[in-house]
Amino acid sequence: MIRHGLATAVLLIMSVSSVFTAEQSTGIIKGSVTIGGRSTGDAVVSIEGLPRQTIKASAANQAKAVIDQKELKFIPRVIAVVIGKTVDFPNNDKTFHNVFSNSEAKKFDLGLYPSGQSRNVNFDKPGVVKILCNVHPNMEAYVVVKEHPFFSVADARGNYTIKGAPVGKYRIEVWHPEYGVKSVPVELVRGDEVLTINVELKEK
Ligand SMILES: [Cu+2]
Repeated sequence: MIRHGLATAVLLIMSVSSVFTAEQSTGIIKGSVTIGGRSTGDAVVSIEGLPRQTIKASAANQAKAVIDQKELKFIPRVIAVVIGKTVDFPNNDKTFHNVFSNSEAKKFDLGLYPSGQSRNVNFDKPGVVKILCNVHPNMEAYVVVKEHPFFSVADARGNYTIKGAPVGKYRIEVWHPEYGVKSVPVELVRGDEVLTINVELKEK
């Protein structure tokens, strides 16, 4: 009986401390991405190597994701989403488009559709999905699908911010469609910490 009571007490303390951790121990990781000293957008910066339970407990941001088709381009060219997210592909050009992908993480074909119409795709597997158009071979975009919301896409100046980064040791991974992947080991020691990690990608 005593033993059982003790175990319950220990469990209680553990669950209280994990609630405390979830609420308090997050910080911000931010910085810039450069290639040969020049800042670059289109880079997805994410936290990788997190414990399974941190990924499971993370709340996905359910804001709508859109890749527009305008002036024969996909805009933006690179987005990152949490697994399960639906992305809209509105056609805001005068011409027809046919959005499709042959990527392992999501094979799909939206067919031809005219100006003013929109179709969508649900991204249900992690990975990089390269988006193309059957009509216009120069059109290209990327949807990077992640299992958790700890990521940020660098803006045109190369700046990124990952809010709500968990305390712990893991790595920051930068993915760029032309310049590959680079990992940097980091440690966020305490909640409320703002860690600056600048990443230089190798020039080709
Ligand atoms: Cu097109």
